[in-house]
Amino acid sequence: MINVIGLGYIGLPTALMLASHGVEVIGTDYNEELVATLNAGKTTFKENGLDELFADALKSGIRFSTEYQVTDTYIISVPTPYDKFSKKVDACYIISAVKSVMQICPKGATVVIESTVSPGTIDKFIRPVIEENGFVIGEDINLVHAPERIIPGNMVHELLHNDRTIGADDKTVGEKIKALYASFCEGEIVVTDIRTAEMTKVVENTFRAVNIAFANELAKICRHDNMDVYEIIRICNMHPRVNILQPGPGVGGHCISVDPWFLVGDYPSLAKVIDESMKTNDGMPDFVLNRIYEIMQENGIKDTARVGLYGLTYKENVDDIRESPTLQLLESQARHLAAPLKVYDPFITEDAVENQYHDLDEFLSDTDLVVIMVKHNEIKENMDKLSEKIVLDCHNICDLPGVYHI
Ligand code: SAJ
Repeated sequence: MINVIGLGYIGLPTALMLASHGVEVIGTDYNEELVATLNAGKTTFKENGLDELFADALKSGIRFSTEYQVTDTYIISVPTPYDKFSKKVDACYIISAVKSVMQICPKGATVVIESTVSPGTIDKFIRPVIEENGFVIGEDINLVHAPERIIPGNMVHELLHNDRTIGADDKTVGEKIKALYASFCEGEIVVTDIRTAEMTKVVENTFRAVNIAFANELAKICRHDNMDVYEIIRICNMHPRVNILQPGPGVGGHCISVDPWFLVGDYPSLAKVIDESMKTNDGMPDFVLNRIYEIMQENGIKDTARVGLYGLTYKENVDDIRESPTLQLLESQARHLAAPLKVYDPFITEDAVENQYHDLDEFLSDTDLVVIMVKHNEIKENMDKLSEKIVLDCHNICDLPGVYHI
């Protein structure tokens, strides 16, 4: 039996996937409300294909509990925030989960850490916890790092098809855990050491962050001299060895806006490009805010209360608002003491911010300038409703005449 600990955005789909492929799974989370919701037969967030996968897993007998289970394999998938000042990983949730596992696990158990951690975290924080409990790693407890790679919005498909990395001290243990993931994963699974696995995961997200920053910097350069950044990127990308990403209003989510900071925190004098890239991405919401003020002035709009932000989530077609550019922009705007901007997002049904609307038409009727912060399918399908509005399109999805860009 596998005890999956932490039933959030990664732990839940992983637990469901294992269960629906014939593995006996108990999912554990300390959040009683979350466990009660799952036990009532409901999923806790929206994701393509998740409800169907949940139904399959329930049929296959998955169970959910707030209790840690006595078993031989644990998969730990808890959050790893970073300290905003030191930029270093905060391993407190993993440490606490491993401590709890150590209280009940039998000798011979394998502990798999799925959470993303900065390189060296397992050596520095996790091994000592296991040893303090009287276990010898490699003899009494096997330690594995199996970072996930799935993208919100396409998690179920990517869980099945992405290649994966397994880091283990011992090849045999690595192969055993590889076989477990291979129960559902059709991609190639590489077995390596723990430090390499830690580093590859962080590097993958850093690569994307740096590339997004490059696109954002191009947007700023092009804005300065009124050039069309989208057309320039489109043409450059016709070169066989150029593949520039898209500029946007900022980078959110719990991965790309967080993981690269681990490298900056640990190697401040070496991670220069990464540091600058993260600052560029973090500066985008302010850049958009300045564009809003410019456009208001150009169009004689005096009151920020007539400006509406479309989209609150960190990217399209997900219901996750962690580190979202819209939240960052609102925080920044609040310091200007102007009237609050209006906000609407079809995926956020509960009130998350001030002046939030729950109906697209109502939102639009109270707004003169609409800022497309997130390219949800809903707005793509309702573009005609923006024809009378002044539009700042941060994603180049609107082909109405006179649209402004970042
Ligand atoms: N973004 C841009 N321009 C782009 C692409 C993205 O501004 O061209 C923005 C998005 O709008 C969003 C942010 O970047 O705000 C991040 O979105 P994303 O879709 O690039 O990635 P995440 O954070 O949802 O998922 C990433 C993925 N990592 C990579 O693609 C290297 C995923 O595979 C990881 O599993 C995930 O991080 C994670 O959990 O680490």
